[in-house]
Amino acid sequence: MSEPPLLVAHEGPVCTLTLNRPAAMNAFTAELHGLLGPALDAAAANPSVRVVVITGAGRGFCAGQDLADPAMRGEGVDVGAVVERFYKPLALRIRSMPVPVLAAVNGVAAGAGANLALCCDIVVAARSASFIQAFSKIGLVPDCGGTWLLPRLVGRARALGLAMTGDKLPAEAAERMGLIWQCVDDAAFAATVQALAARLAQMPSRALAETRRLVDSSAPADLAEALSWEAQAQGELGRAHDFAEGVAAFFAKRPAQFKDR
Ligand code: T3D
Repeated sequence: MSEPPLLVAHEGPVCTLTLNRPAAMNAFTAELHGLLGPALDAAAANPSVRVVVITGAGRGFCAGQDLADPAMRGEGVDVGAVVERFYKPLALRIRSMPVPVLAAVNGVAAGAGANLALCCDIVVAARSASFIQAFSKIGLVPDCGGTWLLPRLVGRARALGLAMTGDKLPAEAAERMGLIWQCVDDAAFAATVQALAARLAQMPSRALAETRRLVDSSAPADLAEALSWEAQAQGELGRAHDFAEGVAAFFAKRPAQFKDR
């Protein structure tokens, strides 16, 4: 029997989703999309999941769209419809998860695979990994949120440089320019991801998800609007369990037990 294109593993509060088509650098087929979306929904609905890790099997993270998938190719294929049907919901799902989402970029991340990683809240990449906005090489524009994410992460000059050239950006350079959170030596990669996931799982998930929501909505807002949204979120979080627990734990000099989602 052939391997499933997505592996789902639960280890305590950490749910790890592994894109598992290593022979095609974990490129997206309709079948893989059909598994990843529901797996994210299931993780969101499962109160015991407090962090989601997305990674790839083999030497790549994800090569974006499977350019050979017969379900998405052929005469008259509507690329816009593929993006509407698969990549737009995927990006929105990741950005609305009730828990932090960590991209563990084990190898090359190209096209929508690169932007899948950049959609995540924290991106940790192995030093041997790289990021490629491959779209321009096949006559497309960055999708899966790329045109929105890139200028916000690295500014217009670098966004256009990366997107127009489609050049390979090594993980170390990606960290240096602020495209990702961290580049770590390959030997330390698995342990770093595991430790960060465990740490995030202990943190107040609801406050982290609200932080993401406010950071994302702050871009088109002016300072006064951002300050109002912060006040509104603090009002809601301040009435929730995790705030009371966090303050109680601080004064009791003990680790907090966060549980809000
Ligand atoms: O419908 C739509 O198209 C809309 C959606 C668009 C979103 C997108 O993601 S568009 C961008 C699509 N992705 C790409 O253009 C990337 C294509 N791949 C590459 O540029 C390179 O393969 C990599 C830089 C990712 C890796 O290079 P390298 O030299 O390390 O490996 P390789 O030999 O090129 O690839 C290994 C195998 O994976 C190879 O198969 P083989 O020859 O061993 O049988 C290669 O064909 C396969 N592979 C890599 N990427 C894809 C792929 N197969 C199908 N689709 C791919 N995207």
